[in-house]
Order: sequence, then C-alpha cells, then structure tokens
Amino acid sequence: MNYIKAVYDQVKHRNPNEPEFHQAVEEVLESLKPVFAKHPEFENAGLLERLCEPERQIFFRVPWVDDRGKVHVNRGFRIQFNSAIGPYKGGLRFHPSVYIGIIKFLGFEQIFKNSLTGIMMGGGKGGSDFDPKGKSDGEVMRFCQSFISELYRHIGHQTDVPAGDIGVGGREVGYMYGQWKKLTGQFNGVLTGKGLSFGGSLVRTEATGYGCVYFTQEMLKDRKTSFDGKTVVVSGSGNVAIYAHQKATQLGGKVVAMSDSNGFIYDPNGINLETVKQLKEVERKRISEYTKSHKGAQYQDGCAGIWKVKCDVALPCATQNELNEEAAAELVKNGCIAVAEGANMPSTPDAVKIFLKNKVSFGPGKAANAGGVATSGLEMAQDSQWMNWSFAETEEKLHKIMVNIHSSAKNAAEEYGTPGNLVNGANIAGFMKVAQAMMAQGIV
Ligand code: NDP
Ligand code: 2IT
Repeated sequence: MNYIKAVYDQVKHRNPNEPEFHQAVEEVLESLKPVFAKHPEFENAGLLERLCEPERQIFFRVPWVDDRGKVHVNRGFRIQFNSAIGPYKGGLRFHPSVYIGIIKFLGFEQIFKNSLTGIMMGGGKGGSDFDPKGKSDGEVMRFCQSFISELYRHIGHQTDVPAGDIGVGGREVGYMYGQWKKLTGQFNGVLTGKGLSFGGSLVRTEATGYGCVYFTQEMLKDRKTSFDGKTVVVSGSGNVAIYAHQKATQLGGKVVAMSDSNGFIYDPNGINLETVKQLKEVERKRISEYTKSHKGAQYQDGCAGIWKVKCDVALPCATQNELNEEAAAELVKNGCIAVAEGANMPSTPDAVKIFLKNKVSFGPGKAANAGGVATSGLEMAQDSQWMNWSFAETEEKLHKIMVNIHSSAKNAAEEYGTPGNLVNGANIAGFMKVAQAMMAQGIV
C-alpha cells in the first residue's frame, strides 16, 4: 500500500540513524495494512503520520557530582508520544546505550501496549545514557535528583507518569520520587513502581515477569498443554527475568538458564532463584558468580549462547535484538514450542519470521510484557483512591488483564485474516482503540 510505504519512508527520512525506531514502526505498519484497506477514512485523517510523530520530545542536561568530586554530564530524555487515550505513561531507562532512537522505539511500542491493557494510559518513555553499574548509592541518588530537577516540570499524575525500565528499579524510583516531592510539595504518586510505604502497589515488582508467564500460559492452553514439566530458558537476570522465573516455576516449569550482559548460566537441576536474587538484586554482582555456590552449574561468556540451551519455552527478558535469526533457528531445531517476549523487541524481525513460519507460539513484547505497565495503572488507581489492594486482589486483576490481552490479540489476528499471528493481532488490537480516540478528538 502506497500510503503505508510513504509514511514509513517519511519516518526514516525524518529520524535518520535511529534503526531501532525504524524497526518498531515498520513492524506495526506492516501489520496495519489490512486495517487501512478496510478503513480509508484513517488515511484522510493523517492518522499514521500523526501516530509516528511524537507529540512532544524533551531533551535535557543532567549534571551530577561523583564521590571524588568530579562533575559528569549525561543526557536526559522524555518522549511524550501519544496522549489520545490517557496521560503519557511509560518507564525510564538508564543505560549507556540510551540515545533518542531507543527512547522513540520504546515510546512508540508503549502506545499500543498501554492500549492493550484496557487502562486509560497514553504512550511515553524516557531515560538517560547514565550507567548505574559500579556507581555508589550516593552517586545514583545525586544523578536521580539532578534528572528529576529538570523532568519534574514536565510530568504529573494526570499528564505524564514515569516508572522503571532497564537500570531503574525501586531504588531509583524512590530517589526520584523524593526529589519530585521536595520540588513540588505534593504527594500524588506521580511515578509508579514506588516503595510500598509511600504509595506503591503490591505485585508491581513482580508484574512484568508474572504477566509474561500468564500470557505464555494462554498460548500453551491453545496448544492443549501447560507449563507443567516444561524446560524453560529465561534471558536476563533483572526485574523481568527474576519474576518470570518465579511464576514459571510456580506453574511447574523448570528454568535451566539465565543470563546477564556478560554471559549465561546453565543449571540442569533448575536455577536457584534465591541465589540469583541475592546476586543481582542485593549485591549487584555478575551472574557468573552463581557457579561458586552451585557446583552442578556452568557459566559461559557471551549472552547469545543461551539460545543454544534446549528448552520447550523461551522467555527473552533482557534487551532489544538479543535473539536473532540464528538463535531462533536453534530454538526451533531444539523443539521449542513457545516464545514470549518479557523484554521490549528482543527478537529481530528475521527471528520473528522463523518462529511464525515454524508454528512456534509467539507472544510479542507489547502484549506479553504489558503486565508491568498494567500494574502501574493499578498503582495509579490505588493512589487516586488513597487505598491499597491486597497482593491476591492485585494479582488477580493482573491475571485477568493478561488473559484479555491474549484474547484481544488472538481475535484481531483472526478477524484480519492471519489466525495465530499474535504480532499482527496485538498491533491491530492496540492500534484500533487509539485510532478511534484520535478520530473522535479531531485534528490535535
Ligand atoms: P533490569 O535492569 O532489571 O535488568 C536488565 C537485564 O538485562 C540484566 O540482566 C542486564 O544484564 C540485561 N541486559 C541489559 N542490557 C543488555 C544487553 N545489551 N545485552 C544483554 N543483556 C543485557 O531491567 P528490566 O528487567 O526491568 O528490563 C528488561 C527488559 O524488559 C527491557 O527490555 C525492558 O524494556 C523490558 N520491560 C521492563 C518492564 C519493567 O516493568 N521493568 C516492563 C516491560 C518491559 P546486566 O546486569 O549485565 O546489565
Ligand atoms: O516497557 C514498559 O512497559 C515498562 N518499562 C513499564 C512502564 C510503566 O510505566 O510501568
């Protein structure tokens, strides 16, 4: 279709040297072809041009002082991508690889992901090229304070609500919330992922990993099977990976491999999650240390090697483009039947093609990892009511949301002629709600 191609060419022209953003846009536009064939009015309304251009982009300087008194300057970003269905919502990523193309790809994905949750949240994302690794608590705190000293004027509980992502967890959210409160004198929950004693929600910490496993459970049900007795590989060992491991294990799976950016561990007896939590959440060490206390386990340098480990279910939960064509072929060869993306865009487009061609059940990130932002939405709902829900009540709500996301994606895939293709289904279902809101609200 000429219209879709023209929009994509314009995105590439306007945003040069941002391959991750191009990749995310191309996948969505490809899925939307049958929608635009059915709805010519969307083209007249310039819907795609508007959708691909962020409503607002904020870039700022983040100066901070290290423990030796040296001054450093990082870059801060916040992309307020689309507010058609609610306040901008999305995480902050602190990682040295962050540049505007990464934030745009994440913000773009977030629009459709947030729509799929069924909660009133628009799409946004932010972050910095700051590297929290190896920094002291004091350095991280001073960085977070400096970051919020600029960002605070652009966010608000009904305008833009940031949260965590890579390199931003409970510690960082706490420091940012403290500084935001000091600057504004308010207490209204402007960030999500907060500590439980100051407006956080139970289950938010676990939500992305749990949600990813609930989504996978639905895909397995469609194949008339379950997690029980399945061998599982989970890449990463951060927030998403840890709680994906926990829920997969609760449902009867055995997680035999996990990784970090240096390499991966393989433990045929099942990876001991307490050890991983202690190493990664408390001591902030490398995953290689696991083998010191678990003699039956092996460590190998290079994180991509994890996809050679034989498994029934693979959950990529580390970062974008960590699973390529070769890795996908290896998984298929070894009998893997389901892949669900806990991370954002971890599979390359060629890897996705291999999964779909070989009838591997494939859950794309914007559907499979939506449990995190969905529970952020539940945190916002609790804050606005000045209430706390129990763990069980919140988890039940998360579970229902994931089941609904799976069925929306599945139904949309069928309705638009590609049954079983949850990539198309998630893109279309996420898009339709945003499109209807944009059509109703006029040209804004
Ligand atoms: P964390 O910072 O807690 O953990 C990230 C993990 O990924 C670490 O194990 C890290 O290893 C590894 N990793 C990071 N960069 C690379 C890389 N370039 N190559 C290999 N491994 C890498 O982040 P999260 O667990 O929160 O996020 C993981 C993924 O999930 C991201 O894609 C994020 O966008 C996505 N996501 C997160 C949500 C959330 O609620 N937190 C919600 C939805 C999606 P190392 O320690 O060596 O850096
Ligand atoms: O990618 C994501 O969905 C997140 N990092 C979570 C965003 C949020 O606002 O909870």
